[in-house]
Amino acid sequence: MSDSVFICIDHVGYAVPDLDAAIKLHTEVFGFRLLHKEVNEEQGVAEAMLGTGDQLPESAQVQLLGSLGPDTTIGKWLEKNGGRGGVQQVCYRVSDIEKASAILRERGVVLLYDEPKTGTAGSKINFAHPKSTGGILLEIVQK
Ligand code: V0V
Repeated sequence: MSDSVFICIDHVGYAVPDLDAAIKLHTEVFGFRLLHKEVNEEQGVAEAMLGTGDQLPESAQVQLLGSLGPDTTIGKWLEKNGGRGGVQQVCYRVSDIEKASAILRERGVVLLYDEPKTGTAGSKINFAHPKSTGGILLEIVQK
């Protein structure tokens, strides 16, 4: 058995065609709490992080990803999906993204960026291409 690379599931990311409508659904129907909202120009997203009502500090969150335009990653994903939302990514938390990236690369996983980029709330992120993960877009995040 190989050493563990991840701490836990940090969040599941949903591509959504209408961010405000998706926030309304998650808060008013599902009872999630809106924890954080921001625009990340580099990633082409307007995003919201939500937690369950009694969110424990380490619990996984839901990330709603609206697109900043048709040529962004989420814009293209939505177009391919007939304009409907859906699960776009799963994100695993790591304690040291440089170390985790080196281990993953050594084990044959293809990371999209040579160096980590800036993610939610100033976190450091990278992504593993779906072709090297059995078809799932995996994000890794160091808070
Ligand atoms: C594409 N594919 C996927 C996928 N997107 N498979 C699973 N999940 C996804 N989300 C598959 C697709 O079906 C194709 O498979 C193949 O990958 C190439 O697809 P494509 O449509 O040509 O897409 P690409 O290559 O233009 O883009 C795919 C990648 C792109 C993964 C490179 O989505 C990307 O750069 N993602 C990383 C950045 C990102 O997702 N940013 C938004 C979230 P076949 O047909 O060839 O078999 S930002 C965020 O999460 C933040 C800020 C945060 O958490 O802090």
